[in-house]
Amino acid sequence: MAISSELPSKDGQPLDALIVGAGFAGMYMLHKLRGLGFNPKVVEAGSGVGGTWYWNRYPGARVDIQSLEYSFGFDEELEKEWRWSERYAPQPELLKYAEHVAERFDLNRDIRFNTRVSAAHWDEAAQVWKVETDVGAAMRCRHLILATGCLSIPTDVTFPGLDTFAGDVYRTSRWPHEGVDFSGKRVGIIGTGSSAIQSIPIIASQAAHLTVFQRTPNYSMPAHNGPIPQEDFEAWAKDPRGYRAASKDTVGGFQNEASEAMATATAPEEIRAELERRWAWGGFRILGAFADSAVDPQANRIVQEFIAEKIREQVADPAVADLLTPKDHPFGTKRPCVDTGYYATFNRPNVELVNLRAEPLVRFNAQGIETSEKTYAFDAVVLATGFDAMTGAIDRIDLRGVGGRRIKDHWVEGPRTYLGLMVSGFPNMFTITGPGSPSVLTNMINSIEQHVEWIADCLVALKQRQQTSIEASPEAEAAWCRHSTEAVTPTMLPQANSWYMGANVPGKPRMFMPYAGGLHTYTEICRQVTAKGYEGFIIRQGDRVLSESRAFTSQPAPGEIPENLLPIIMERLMAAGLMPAAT
Ligand code: NA7
Repeated sequence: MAISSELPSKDGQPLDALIVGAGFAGMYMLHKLRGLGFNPKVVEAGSGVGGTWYWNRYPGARVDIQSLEYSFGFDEELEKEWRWSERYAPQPELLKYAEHVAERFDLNRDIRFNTRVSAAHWDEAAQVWKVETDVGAAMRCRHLILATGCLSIPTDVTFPGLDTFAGDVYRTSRWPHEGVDFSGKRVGIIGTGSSAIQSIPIIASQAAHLTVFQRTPNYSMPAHNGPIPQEDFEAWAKDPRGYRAASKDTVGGFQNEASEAMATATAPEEIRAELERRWAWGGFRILGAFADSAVDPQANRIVQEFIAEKIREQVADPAVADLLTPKDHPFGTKRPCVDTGYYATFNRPNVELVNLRAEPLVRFNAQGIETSEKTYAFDAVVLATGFDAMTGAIDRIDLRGVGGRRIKDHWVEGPRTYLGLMVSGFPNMFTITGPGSPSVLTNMINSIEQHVEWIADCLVALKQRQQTSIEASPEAEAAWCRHSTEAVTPTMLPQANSWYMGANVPGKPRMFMPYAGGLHTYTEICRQVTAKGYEGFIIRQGDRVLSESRAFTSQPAPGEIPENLLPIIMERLMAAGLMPAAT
C-alpha cells in the first residue's frame, strides 16, 4: 500500500511522536512527552480514553490487582486526590479514573479518537515514520510509540452457523456501552477465562437460565472484594511513595509477600496454614506462598491440590466440581483468575455446565448451539473467547521498517524485540509493554510507568545530542531473546497452552512472549543499558552512525534469584542446553 495523502502538521514539520492508543500507556506517554517540551499526538480507535477499561464493559469486569497499586504514581497530587471505593475497582470506576486523568492533565486536545492506525512505513531518507489511518488521515512523525495494549484485539474465533443464530450475540471485549439486561432470558456463554469467570455470577443472577460452555477450566481465587480495609489504606496512606517503590521492586510489580520458603521443605501443617492464610487474604497472594511452586512440579502440585479442595468445598455437585478443576496445566502457568462467587454460581438451579471436551460444539443454528449431544436454545449468547494477545494489535498494522521489511516477516517465528521496547530494523519505533517485556506477568500500570519513563529519557537524550534515530542492533535483539528464554526455561510457564505462548490462536508461532525475569530485574537491566550509553542500540544522525553498541551484556545483579532455587534453575538450563550468560 502506498501512503499518499498527508495531513501536514501546523508548521509543516513532522510530529515529535505519534502515540498509538489512549489507554493508560498512551495517556501517560502523552503527558510525559508534553511535559518535556515535545510535540506528541495520540491516535485512538475508541471514542474515549481508557483502553482495556474502555472496551471491556462486560458485567463484573474488574481489575485483578489491588487498586491501591493499580493506579498511576507519577503525580503525587493525583495519587492523593483519588480514592478507590473497593479493593479491586470495577470497570466503570476504572474508566472514570482514566477520564479523570485525561481531564486533569488536559490530554484530550491531543488525542484523535475514532481513528485506527492502519499503516506505518519508515522513510529512511527523511528519518520519519509515515502513518496512515482508517479514516484517510495521514501524518508524519519522528517517533512511533505503540501503546496498543496486550489484550486489545479479540481472537477471530468464529463458529459454524453463528450468523444464522436468531438471538443476540455479545463479545465480552466489545460490550455495548448501554449495557445488556439478561432478565428472563436463556443465555449461553462460551469460555471460562477471566472475562467469563467475572461475568458468569452476574449474568446468572439476572438470566432465567445460563449455560456455560467450558473447554478448559482455569484456576480462580476469591477476591474477597469490598471496601479497602482501613489498615491497608493506612499502610498505603502513611507513605504512598514508599509503598509504590516497594511494589515496583518485586517480580510482579505488586506486593505479594513473596516467600523464599520451599513447599517441598515445609511441614504439611505449615503449608496448609500458609495457603489458608493467603486464600483468606484473596487474589494473587497465594502465588507468592512458596518460591518453588513456579519451578518444581511437586511443589506446584501441593498448591494445585489445595485449590482443587477449595473448589470441592464451594461446589455442591462433586461431578461439577471435578469438571471445574484444572488438570492440564500447572498452577500459575496461565494468569490465574480472581473471582467473586464464581464456583458457588454452579450451585444455582438456573446454571448448567457443559463440558465441550466430552460433547464438542458442532454449530450454531437459529435456536442456539448444537453440540454432539443436543441443541441448547438461547435468547442470547456471550463469547468470552479471548484475545490475540501481545502481538495482535501490532500485527494488524501494516508496519514496515528499514528497506520496507514487514514486522510480520520479522516476527514469523515469534515476536523478537530488544528489551520489549524496540525491534531491530524498525528505528524510532517503541512498544510499551510489548512482547519481550514483563507486561502481562505484572501489574501493568507499574510496567507502563517504567517503559514510559525509559522512552521519554531516551527521546530527551537523542534530542540533546541532535541524534535523529535509535535502533536496536540485531545482535542485542538476539541476545535479549536468548536471555528471555533463559529466564523462562527454568519455570513451568511454557508448559501451558496459554495465550502467553500464542497457543490460543491457530497458526500463531509458539513462543513465550512476556519476559519472565521479573519487573525489578528488568528495570535494573534497562537502567544499566541506559547508563552504558544505550548499550545494544545503533544511534544515527541522518545517515551517519554516531554510536554503535551492538552487544547486550547487562545482566541481573547476582543474588536476585533466591539461593535455594539456584540448583533447580541450573539443572533446567543445562538440560535445555542453555546456560545463563552470567550467574
Ligand atoms: P482467555 O483467558 O483467553 O479465555 C478465553 C476462553 O475462551 C477460554 O476458556 C478458552 O478455552 C475459550 N475458548 C476460546 N476459543 C474457544 C472455542 N473455539 N470454543 C470453546 N471455547 C473457546 O480470555 P479472557 O478474556 O477470559 O481473559 C484474558 C485475560 O484478561 C486474562 O488472562 C486476564 O489477564 C485478563 P481454552 O482455554 O482455549 O480451551
